[in-house]
Parts: sequence; C-alpha cells; structure tokens
Amino acid sequence: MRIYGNWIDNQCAAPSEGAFIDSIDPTTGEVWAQIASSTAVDVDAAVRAARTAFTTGPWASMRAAERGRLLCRLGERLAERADDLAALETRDNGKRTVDILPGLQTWLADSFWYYGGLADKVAGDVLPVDVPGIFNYTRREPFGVVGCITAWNSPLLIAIWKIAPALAAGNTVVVKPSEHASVSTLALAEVFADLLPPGVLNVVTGFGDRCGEPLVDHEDVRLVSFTGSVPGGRRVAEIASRTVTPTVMELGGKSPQIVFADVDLDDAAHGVAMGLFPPAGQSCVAGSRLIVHRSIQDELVERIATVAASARLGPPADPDTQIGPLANEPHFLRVLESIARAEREGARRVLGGNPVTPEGTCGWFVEPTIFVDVDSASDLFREEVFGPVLAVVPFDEEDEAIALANDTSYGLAAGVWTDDQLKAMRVADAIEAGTVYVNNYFTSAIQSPVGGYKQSGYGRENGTAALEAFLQTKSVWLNTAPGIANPFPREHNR
Ligand code: TXE
Repeated sequence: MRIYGNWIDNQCAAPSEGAFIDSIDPTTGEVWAQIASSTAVDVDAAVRAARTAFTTGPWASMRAAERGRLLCRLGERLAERADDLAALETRDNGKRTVDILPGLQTWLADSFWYYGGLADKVAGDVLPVDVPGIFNYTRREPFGVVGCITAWNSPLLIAIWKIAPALAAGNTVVVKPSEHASVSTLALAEVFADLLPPGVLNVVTGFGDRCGEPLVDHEDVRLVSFTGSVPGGRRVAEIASRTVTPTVMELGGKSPQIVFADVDLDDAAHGVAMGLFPPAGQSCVAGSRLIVHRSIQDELVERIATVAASARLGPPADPDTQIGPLANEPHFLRVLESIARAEREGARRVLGGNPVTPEGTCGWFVEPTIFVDVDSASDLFREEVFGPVLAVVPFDEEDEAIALANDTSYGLAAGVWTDDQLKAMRVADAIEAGTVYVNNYFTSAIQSPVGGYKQSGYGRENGTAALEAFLQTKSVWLNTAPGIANPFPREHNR
C-alpha cells in the first residue's frame, strides 16, 4: 500500500488533519494507495509556497530564456519517466497503458518543448497613442499563483496541458487533481523536483468541496484553470467570482458525429466506433451522438455494432486489451443507470448495455452499447453519459443534421464523415463547437487550441492561446514632456 502526502515546496507534506482517501484500482476494485484528504489549511500552505516562489528566490529572478530551457528539460524528464508514470495512471483510473505511454513519450513531452520555446518570446506592444508628449507601451505579465483543477479521465494530460504554459508564462502552480485519480499527478511533480525550484509546482489532493473550493477561494490564487464536469465548473466559477478570479473552463460535452450517405460504410463504421469506444466513452470530446443519413442508418449501425462487438475488454495494463474498465465504481453505476433510463425513455438497444467481468478484473466494465429509435429530446441524446453508449438519430437533409448537432447545451466537439470536402467545410462552419473533426476523430496537436462553445466552457488550452490565458496585460504611460501643469492655475481664480 503506497501512502501519498501532498507535494508542497518540493517535498511530501502530511495532510493537516491526518486524513487520507483510498485510491482504488479499477481493474481489481482494491485499494492500492492512499492520498491526502486536504483542507483549507493544506491548500494555504501550498499557495504560500507558490507565492513565495513567485515573489522571491530563483524562479522570480530567472531569465525567460533560462525558464524556457528548464521547461525543455522537464519534457526530457517526462519522456524518461513515462513508463513509471503511465503505470501509475493505469492503476489510478484504468486507462489503457498503451494509450497513456505514447503521449508521455512524445507529444506531451513535446508540449514542454513547445512552451519552453515560447517562454522568452512574450512581447508587449508600443502603441501609437495620439497624445502629445506621451509614450505608451504594454507588458504581458504572469498572474502569480495559478490553481489548476483536473478531472480523473486523463490526469497527466490534463495537468500537463495546464502546467507547461502556466510555467512558461512565469506563474507558479498549485494543482488539485481528482480525488479518484491523484497519484500520477503527485508522481509527476516528484519526478520534476530536482529541476524546479521549491514552490514552483505543488500538488494538493482531496475532495472538490473540502480541498478544491479553498484553492479557488484563496485570495493569492489569481487564476483558476478548471477541467471537469459542467456542474463542477459552474460551482468553481461561482466561487471564483467572490474574489473576481478569472477562470478557464474545459467542461463536458455530448458531441455529435454526422455521417452523410456518400461515405464508405466500413470507413464510417471504423471512424464512428473510434470516436467513442476505445476510452470506454470516458473522453470529454467523445462522439456519443450518431446523426446518420436515413438511407444508410440500418447498414451503418450494423457495421458499427460488428466493429464494437469485436473489441477485447480486459485489464488496462494488458497490451492486448482494446477497451479498459470504467474509472471508478460510482461512475460505472452511473453509466448502467443511464442505459436503464434510456430504455425507460423508449430507446431500442441494438448492441451491448450489459456489465461484464473480463478475466483478472473486478468487473467495472460495460459492453459497447448502441441505441436506435432515440428521441432527440431524451436524456440519452442530451446528457453526457461519459461511457461507451452511442445514441443514434437519423436525418434526411443537411440543415436538419446541423440543427440536430447544435440542439444541445454543450459545444465541445463534433465529427463529420463525408466524401464531399466542400460539404464538410460547410457543415464544420455551421456546427457550434470548439473542435470539429472531418473524417477523423480525437486528433490533437499542441499547436492547435482546444476548448468549448456554450456550456462546454470558455478559454482555450494548447497553442499560443494557452500561453495567453496565463498572462495578463499592463499598459504603461510615460510623460516625455518637461514639467507638469498646475491643475488649478491662478488665472482661473479671477
Ligand atoms: O469531473 P468533476 P470528473 C469532464 C467530463 C466529465 C467530467 C468527468 O466531460 O463531465 O470531466 O470528470 C473538482 N470546487 N471533462 O468526474 O466531478 C474535483 O475534485 C472545486 C472535460 O472528475 O467536475 C476534480 O478534481 N473543485 C475535459 C475536478 O473538480 C471541485 C476533459 C473535476 O471533477 C468542486 C476531461 C468544487 N465545488 C473531462 N467539485 C475537457 N473539456 O477537456 C469538484 N471539483
């Protein structure tokens, strides 16, 4: 049994109340570790460490180019320790190790290179203000201590997408990972310890209300970057408003995949299945609503069902596993309840929907599931399941497909499957979502911004947008004329 304290000032810190939370391995259902159950006292210690690192010591005086080189070393270290970190994340949340490892070794490590290269390129402007004798320029400056709150489905990816730009901009960071999956984030901070000055990167663990809220509410936390559910994001934004703390919100989704009749049916079946089932639906951008041209609906659903039914469910550490477990028991039960509710709503289940227990697991698995005859007003079509459940609705005309896709309070992502590139661009333009995939799904690169429309959130991660999100602008006005005029000249007193 591994017991993890918080990571504050580059060292392990016991929780102030001595309380711990069990970390349960979703493959076995057994407690494999314990993390600190932190309170406002622990959060305050972490924020104070981050504040001290931001205002004094080596980080505060570090040249931007040196900070940039340091970030590149963090990327190298991440790639070196990827195996250990991936194994911990798989035990934390049941994500397949083969899905975690490549990112840590390549494109997530590259994100530190990408932002490291930007660290000494943060420029202000000289503005052509038309004011005699005045010189005006702007500076782009870090906020100071930033709070990063992350979800359980991809803790390392979500944390790194915040930490790398936040540090590149010169901030110091306090991360609060999900209580369901905190160990890999704690391990990340530890493997960086000899490269980062104390207090630059801190991790406090615990429940959202008892640990997350004090972080948002802390007056020295000057920006909060949140990744999680819409309800969680609403609550965080509400608390942040008390201290007028800006937030970045990366929230949930119920993303559509529109399939037109002009596609190759096998390609479309592979693509739609790929857009939902490999992470067992546990991705915020998962394409869980299939909006399909009526003329191909039956044939396409049958082929998707054949593809999905062939997936091998099993232990996520096993390289032969193609779909792993749901990340924790409460979520597993929530997904089963969503399936039962869909049937009560009248949807017709044509594939899956049952819990299964692959050998060597405790059984928090749900078969890939497909429902047809779905009412577009139903919860199944409108609410995020965050599980391997596909809701199918047919359309006849292009504008009807777009209307169905946009008929949601979310706006995170969408997929468009068609052979007609002009149609694809037309539909992509019309869809209200922050990411649109055309004849692909889940594609990502550090250069391109990620974020939501509508209730899927605001602000952007990745790209230069993420660096901008962690900077604020100061305008400086210099008087270049001699002397300062008397505001109350005598001649006015006559
Ligand atoms: O979210 P929760 P979960 C979304 C995904 C799904 C959700 C699943 O769509 O909706 O995340 O993750 C903390 N004050 N995304 O269940 O419950 C909580 O402790 C402060 C979108 O973890 O919202 C955890 O650390 N903190 C994303 C974090 O918030 C609070 C990609 C998230 O918890 C809190 C991945 C509170 N009151 C998943 N309540 C994207 N858009 O990129 C909870 N927390």
